[in-house]
Amino acid sequence: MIITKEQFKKDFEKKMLKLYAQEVEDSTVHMQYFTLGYLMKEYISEGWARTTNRYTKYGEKQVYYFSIEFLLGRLLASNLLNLGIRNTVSDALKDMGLSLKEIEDVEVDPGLGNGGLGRLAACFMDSMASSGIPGNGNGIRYKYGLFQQKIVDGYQVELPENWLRDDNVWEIRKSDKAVKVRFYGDAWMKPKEDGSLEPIHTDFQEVLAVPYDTALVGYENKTVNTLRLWNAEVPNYTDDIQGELNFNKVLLNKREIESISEVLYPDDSHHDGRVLRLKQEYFFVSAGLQSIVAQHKDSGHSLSELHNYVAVHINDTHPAVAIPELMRILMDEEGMEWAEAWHITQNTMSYTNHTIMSEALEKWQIDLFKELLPRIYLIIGEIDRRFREILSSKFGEDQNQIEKMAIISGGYVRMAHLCIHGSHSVNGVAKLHTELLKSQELRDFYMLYPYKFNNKTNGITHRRWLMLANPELSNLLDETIGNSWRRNPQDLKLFKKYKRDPEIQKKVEQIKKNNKEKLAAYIKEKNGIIVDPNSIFDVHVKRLHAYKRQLLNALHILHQYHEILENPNFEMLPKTYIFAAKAAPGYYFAKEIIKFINALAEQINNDPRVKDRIKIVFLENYSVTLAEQIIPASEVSEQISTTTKEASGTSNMKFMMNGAVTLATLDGANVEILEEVGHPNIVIFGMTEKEVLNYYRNGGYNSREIYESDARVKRVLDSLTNGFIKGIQVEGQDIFKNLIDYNDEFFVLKDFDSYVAAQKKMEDLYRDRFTWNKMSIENISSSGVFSSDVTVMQYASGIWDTRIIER
Ligand code: F58
Repeated sequence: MIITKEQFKKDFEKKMLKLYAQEVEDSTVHMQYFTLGYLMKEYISEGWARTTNRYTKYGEKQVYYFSIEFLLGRLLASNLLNLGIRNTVSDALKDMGLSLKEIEDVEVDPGLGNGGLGRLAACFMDSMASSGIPGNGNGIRYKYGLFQQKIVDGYQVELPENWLRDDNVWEIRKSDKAVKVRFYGDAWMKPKEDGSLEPIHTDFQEVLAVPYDTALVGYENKTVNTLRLWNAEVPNYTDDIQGELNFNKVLLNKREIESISEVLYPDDSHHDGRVLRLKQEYFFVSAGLQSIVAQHKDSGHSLSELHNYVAVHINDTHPAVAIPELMRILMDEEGMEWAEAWHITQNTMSYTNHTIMSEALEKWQIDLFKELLPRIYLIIGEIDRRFREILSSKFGEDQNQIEKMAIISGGYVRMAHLCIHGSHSVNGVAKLHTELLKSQELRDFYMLYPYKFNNKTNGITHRRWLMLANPELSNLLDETIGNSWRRNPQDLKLFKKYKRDPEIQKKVEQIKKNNKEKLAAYIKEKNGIIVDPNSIFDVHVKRLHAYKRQLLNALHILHQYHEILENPNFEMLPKTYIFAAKAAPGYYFAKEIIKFINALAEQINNDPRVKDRIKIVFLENYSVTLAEQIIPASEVSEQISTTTKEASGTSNMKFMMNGAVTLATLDGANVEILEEVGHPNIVIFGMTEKEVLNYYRNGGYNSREIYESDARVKRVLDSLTNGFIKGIQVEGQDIFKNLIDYNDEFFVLKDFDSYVAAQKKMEDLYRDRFTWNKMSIENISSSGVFSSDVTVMQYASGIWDTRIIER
């Protein structure tokens, strides 16, 4: 949009007056934020309505991305950027004596996601709008987002995240678009006179799903898409149940219903089998599909053509009930026959798998499922019956094989099996991950449906993770290669030609230094720790999980500490190790690792013998906003998961885009990062995929042998239990037990030796400033392929079959 400074000032003053009956000069920064936010919403709304109308008028095929999480991050800055008015607004505010930065800092970061999966959904939303793909998000408007983390005495403490405490300026409640979702009751098939069967569902509980819409503004392209999040509410009581009402019942009912959209499950890579979770899943899926079908019918198209106008994407298995729910709507409400409904459903649905870890794969106990969703269970039963017929025709009497692949088996409903059978496309999120799905976890399904399987490597939006997070680097890019990369991130490769240019190298180094100084100031303010901006910033930020191996990093630091104590003149470049990570509240071992890292920090940071060669910082409450501060200041990007375990990873991409050098195992998208930057520009270590699979298949790993034969490992592990590290009596024992008595499930000790060598190599590379800056530039200029703009275009053409409206 185009607006002059003067016009903006007038609008802003007028809005302030309207909202608060106050002049700008008397306003608080809070008022300024809400004034600006509401004004932005007004600016956006015209384009929003126009986009929605355009999609309907031209009968565009629309994508609906169904996801139980959307981890958006703050929206003010990104909306200003995408509208193309951020500089004008910033200048105008400055003229009025106000600071845009301070105003932006008032916004709460809506934490409606756990980690990578939720953040990916948000990057996709930004990229779809910016690439002109008619895309919508569909999810839950949780009242409480992911818990706030405090570190007290080194331990994680969780506090509720009441992000809706103040007004949310970005959402619009659409009461007129509310729908009802049915739970519980009895469902059966009643024979009709003509011999056919009629589905009956009685005595159900009804929940009102009220949508809240948020605009998703495309980057300078007049496209504004919609994110629809559903809120669970009590329906208005009608006459027919009036007689039953009594105060307690109403209150109980209200509590139960509202709890559906009350809180985000704080779990990463683990399936929680509780009924409330299944309620959440069916709630947003049913509401979303009802509104899609209603809209489709409104626009006058025949339902038999639904799949030509609508693509529903199932983000991991949490929205898997979309498959039977669409069948229900088409058959029970629209009178369609099974065969046609199934054809439409399969052609509408596509599914992404985000994990290879079996404990994360969703399966529901039949009894629980049947009780909560009786009609949906009947439909899944029929899907399963027909699927078993297909399997029988293929495998004959091999009952084992049929049970292995069935949707309902062993007392459970298996959601991944339902997704694969009920979709036309199944994709993994990085090349290695997709290959592992095909050859290991989902091998049988790949044999059955090879044409459904494909890879779509994840991506990140360069608008948030480079343009907004690293303005200085963005300016340097504009000065050197022009600004085409802002629209076409693949043009970042033009920057490569400066990799040996001493002047540009110096500028890249200086920008990194400036970002490090800012982060150092934040660390001082939050943790009271003074870190040296000239030290190497080595960063490990992501969810805390054993497979992500923060423990390997911490054990290496402990090893370095021992080296220093043993040899007071031990030579090393000063290093600042930065961690940030939330652990799932019930994940005991992950929390013990947090305590261990904090204890290590406390001891090493305060040991004068270390002479500031090592500093450790654990920043609490990792979030999108914090990541935006940390990543541009990072130099070493720790991506050290056990090979085969990290489906893709996305922070690895954000780091490289900001010039950090990756220290990695050949896992997830690290493999593709290596392909892009080449061996000289990344440091790889650790077990190969083959070695890991071989151990899993044939056994033979013995962590105790390593403990007994490698003196460094012994010294490090013994110091966990012998009181050398203070304050971890329990945690130290448990970590020791996990690594030695329980044989180190994630091969921490197996990779220890090569990790030590890789760390050393990193340090040597860093010493040579020319080499390091060259590596940094190579990483920045190779990062364009990891823009989610590229990824969503691949989804659009390869899976959703949607037209690109405008670029
Ligand atoms: C992540 N999964 C993968 N799950 O671990 C990561 O490798 C990948 O890059 C990312 O997805 C995007 O594809 C992940 O974040 C969750 O957080 C689930 C949330 C709901 C409960 C189960 C885990």
